[in-house]
Amino acid sequence: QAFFKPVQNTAPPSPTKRQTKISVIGTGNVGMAIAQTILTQDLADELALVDAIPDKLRGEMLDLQHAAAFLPRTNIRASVDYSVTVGSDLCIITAGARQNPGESRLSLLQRNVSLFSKIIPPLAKHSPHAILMVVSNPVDVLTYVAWKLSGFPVNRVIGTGTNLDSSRFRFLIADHLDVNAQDVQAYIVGEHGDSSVALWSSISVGGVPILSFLEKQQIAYEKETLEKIHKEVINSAYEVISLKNYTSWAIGYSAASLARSILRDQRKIHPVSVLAKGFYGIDGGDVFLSLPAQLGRGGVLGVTNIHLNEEEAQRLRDSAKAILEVQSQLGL
Ligand code: 6V0
Repeated sequence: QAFFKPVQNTAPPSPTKRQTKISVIGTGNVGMAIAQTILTQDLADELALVDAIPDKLRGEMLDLQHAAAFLPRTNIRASVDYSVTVGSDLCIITAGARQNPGESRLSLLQRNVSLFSKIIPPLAKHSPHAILMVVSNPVDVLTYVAWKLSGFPVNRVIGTGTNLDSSRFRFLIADHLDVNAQDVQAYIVGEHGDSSVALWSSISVGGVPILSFLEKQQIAYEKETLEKIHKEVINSAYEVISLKNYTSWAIGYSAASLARSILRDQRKIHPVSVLAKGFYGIDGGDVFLSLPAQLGRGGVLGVTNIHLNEEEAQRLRDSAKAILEVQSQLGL
């Protein structure tokens, strides 16, 4: 009970406004970068944080709450108990085990799968209508795992996938051409990370399709530069991690941009990890890979019919095959 009433209410209580609630699971570097971007961009009325370490979790919650005087009003709660997430519209999962020295990727994946089996069922139970957004790595396989464990329809489960790779790509192209990255339309699709596929054929800057322009002018050098840029994209996560031990700010903005498109029903196209079976000749099983998808309040509204040349499509199918092989060892 408040000790003093600063405002004498003159209006009747307003009909209950629909509140937007986002939950972030895992309050490490990535989870906190996402949480702070959500707050500064005014994307939620309620923000719930969950982690397995209670002191660190409470510390992070208090630190964010203490910024209330500088931010749009958001009710911030935190608990190790998943009941704090009840009624979420969007749940963003960043919890993850870290790779031990000498540990194989498969062993790390198995540890993350058992972590997800503790996280996803209670999340799904408390927020049966939510959209799940997976950030934890390896993001494509873990998005599949989240889909399986939640029992949610496939349109309500996405992975951040190559949304981040694509923004790195756009930055590097923009930097090279000295233009604004927001004017660069360029997609990286496929597996998030090493085997990602850059869609050269669809790159345009301010409406100018770059590749066909270069081909008409018979400029071969610039094409090589683009290949170099894609390599730089792949290396950039490793570079940041080797320099500061983790990546956080770009994935924070990347996840927040997806949250905005979903919760505000923006119907924007983002390259995100979705069930890719049936697209571009991908078959052989349920596999999540990034494709340019339209996002809105219903989650994934559709996948765009972007043109892939035969080499690009083949690389996408190879990625799908490699991921399916890993998945078959998980026993889900
Ligand atoms: P971090 O700083 O180690 O944070 C992980 C957090 O998860 C810690 O706070 C843990 O306490 C917490 N955690 C562990 N187990 C549980 C559990 N059972 N329930 C709740 N919380 C738990 O890692 P960081 O934040 O740097 O990275 C998190 C994940 O994001 C990793 O898997 C990264 O590989 C992945 N990233 C994915 C990116 C993408 O583009 N998809 C980009 C960057 C990082």
